[in-house]
Amino acid sequence: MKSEGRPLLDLAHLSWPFFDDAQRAFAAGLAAWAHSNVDAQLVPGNVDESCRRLVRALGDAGWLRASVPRAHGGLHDALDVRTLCLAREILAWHDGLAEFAFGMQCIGSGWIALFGSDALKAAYLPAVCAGRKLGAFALSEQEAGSDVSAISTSVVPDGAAHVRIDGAKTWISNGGIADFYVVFARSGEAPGARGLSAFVVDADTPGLSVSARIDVIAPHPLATLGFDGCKVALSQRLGAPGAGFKVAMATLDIFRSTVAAAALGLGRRAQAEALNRAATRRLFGGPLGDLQLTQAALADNAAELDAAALLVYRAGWAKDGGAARITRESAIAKMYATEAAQRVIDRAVQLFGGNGVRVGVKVEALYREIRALRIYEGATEVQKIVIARDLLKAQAAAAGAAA
Ligand code: COS
Repeated sequence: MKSEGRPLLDLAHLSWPFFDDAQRAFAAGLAAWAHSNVDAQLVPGNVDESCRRLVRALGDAGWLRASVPRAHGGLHDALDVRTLCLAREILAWHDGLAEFAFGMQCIGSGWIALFGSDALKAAYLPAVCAGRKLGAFALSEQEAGSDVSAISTSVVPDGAAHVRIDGAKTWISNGGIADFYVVFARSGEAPGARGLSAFVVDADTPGLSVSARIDVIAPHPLATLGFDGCKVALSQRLGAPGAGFKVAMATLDIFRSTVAAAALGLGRRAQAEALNRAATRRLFGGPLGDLQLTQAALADNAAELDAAALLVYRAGWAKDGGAARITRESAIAKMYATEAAQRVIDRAVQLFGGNGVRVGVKVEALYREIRALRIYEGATEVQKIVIARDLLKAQAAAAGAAA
């Protein structure tokens, strides 16, 4: 998307008390960098190459230091959720693919940062941080997307020091361009959720293949992977045998807030475009923005975006402040911010009239880009289950304590 006529990125929310000065400086610096550098990385019609170039540029400029802990080249001792959210919000505002490239680099390696052995962290995280290795994770299957406990890809022992992985994974973001995949498979210690394990599998491991690429409405690298007797060292496992489900859920808890932040960035961009449109488009003898129905749309957008931002940064603030789990907070943030951004973008498209659905107009791209965020990393319906269960568990615990 060309930068001519691009509205100004409003970072007024950086004054909110959720942030410290380092986070504010990071956000302002990234915003300035993105303004001048993102478009130059995009290769029209080639999402694979665009992503490789974006990751390399983000690494060279040091922004991927937010994606790994300090011991491996990162900015903070542990992953700083607010910094990750700010990055995804700002990059999404500029370009959906730039946001995707950054986000995948973070979540593709986040499982290693959170649950990897020191050797695994040393082997992967510095290269992720430098933008020299692309990460991905392989959780979903044809029959196991929302229901993670139904995973059927199998992992069985192969000698004393190895395992063998067989099965297929689909909807794998960065599939086909990643250098490694965090793969969740059934190790069988117990039925259901308690019998899964996670392994880091290098993309060039014999037996691992890309069986199909998947085309979607907002193009990004996406593929189905096959695992055919894929031999992996036991030392590539993340966490204890059978702990894969908890590894998955605990990591998703963190990254769901960052998906919410990405939605916020897309929504904020739509509002900026809508405000420009309201000021410049003339209709019925005056600016579009003089019409009260336009004002209503802008006001609804502003309220929903502020609410989304408060939920996103509340979740990050809680985690960075030491909360053991932010399951409920991150699920609420993801559910609300992705759904709200969809509504905000839809209103912006409406204000653009016919031009809103014209290919090459920014709000048209946003309309396509937001849609998948309501589905991946836990669809809105899954977030509702997670939130309600957490509320009911808290209620039962409170009732138990009072008895
Ligand atoms: N952090 C740590 N542990 C967690 C956890 C979390 N956020 N959520 C659940 N667990 C633990 C539970 O405490 C439970 O532990 P015990 O076995 O010790 O009791 C275990 O994991 C199983 O939890 P639960 O019974 O809730 O599992 P379910 O199979 O019922 O989970 C949902 C169902 C829908 C909540 C889960 O499968 C989910 O979040 N699915 C969506 C996954 C997703 O995002 N898919 C998209 C793929 S990524 S594009």
